[in-house]
Amino acid sequence: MPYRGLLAHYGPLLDLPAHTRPVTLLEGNTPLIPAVSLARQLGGGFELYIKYEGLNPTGSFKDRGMTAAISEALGRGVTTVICASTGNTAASAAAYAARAGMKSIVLIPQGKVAAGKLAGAIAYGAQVIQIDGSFDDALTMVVEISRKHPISLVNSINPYRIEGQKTAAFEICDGLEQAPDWLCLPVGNAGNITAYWAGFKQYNNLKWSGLPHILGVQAAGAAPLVLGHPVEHPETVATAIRIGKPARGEQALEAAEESAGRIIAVSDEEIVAMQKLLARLEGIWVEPASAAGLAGLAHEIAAGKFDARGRRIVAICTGHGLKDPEIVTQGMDKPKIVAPQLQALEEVILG
Ligand code: AN7
Repeated sequence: MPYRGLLAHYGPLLDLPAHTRPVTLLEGNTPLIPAVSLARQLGGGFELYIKYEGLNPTGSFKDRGMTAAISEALGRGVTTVICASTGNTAASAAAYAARAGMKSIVLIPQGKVAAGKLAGAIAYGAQVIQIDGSFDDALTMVVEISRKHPISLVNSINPYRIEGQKTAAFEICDGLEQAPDWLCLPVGNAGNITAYWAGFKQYNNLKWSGLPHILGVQAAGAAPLVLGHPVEHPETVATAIRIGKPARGEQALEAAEESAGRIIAVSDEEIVAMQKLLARLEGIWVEPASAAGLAGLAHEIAAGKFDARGRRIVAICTGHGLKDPEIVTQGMDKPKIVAPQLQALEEVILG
């Protein structure tokens, strides 16, 4: 049977109302790519897989949650949706709303959204509004306005977003024919870690047995769950997770505790170094936030706090590198310009 998207594939396992009317871009079904060279570089002796969520239709994992949230909203007769976003939710909401024939409004923190995400939201026809404040300010505003007006909220506070995002855990278990030992992923507003943990718990004993330990990773400048208090002015190169008051923070901490895992922070330098390593060793280019899970794994292994030997580890790479090209091109040496003559080319290549 041809693939017909997440609701068609995993619908019976998702808690969605009967009125739900599927809106799909055939999201999900993303590859689980063995990363042999990277595992060796990190010390070896374990199996490492990358769940490459950047290959979803709008370039991030948000599409899993958005197919569910927009499908539910459409069935309820909703005509306008709204979200606050560091960029990926905005692009995803805009695309699925377009497909459903709805209007979308997205609030983004001024000047802190990567080019590929902003361009996406505009291309899909969203009304884009910049807030002279943080993501957290924008989230507070969309919650308030959606209570007051007939505009539906599609941030991960919306329970159907979590239902949709559980499917990534199902796919991983189906791909490995068991749960992995560890799951490493970035944590921002904490919807995704909540969804994975719910998904793994639901699938345990239903189809395959076992539960992973969860390693959630925040950026050091935006690490409220590590610090134990909100961060008023979060700052990180990984703008996707530049979030100081995660909406599902409590659930993220529960997921870490129940799974006998943990939530840690890594520096921007570690994040950018891992982004580069992954691209150069494995040919997988992800946006900075998406490298945070792996950066956290590397951090723990290097600190001797993690016994990886014999383990099967899955790292979630949440968004595509094309979302944020400037991280790579800014400050780089411009590629050399060569005259259109063979000799000039030979000089450059052969020295
Ligand atoms: C690439 O788009 O919050 O912990 O508004 O874009 O579920 O928030 C994005 C989050 C990780 C963190 N990786 O996931 C938004 C937004 C990427 C992301 C996260 C985000 P959550």
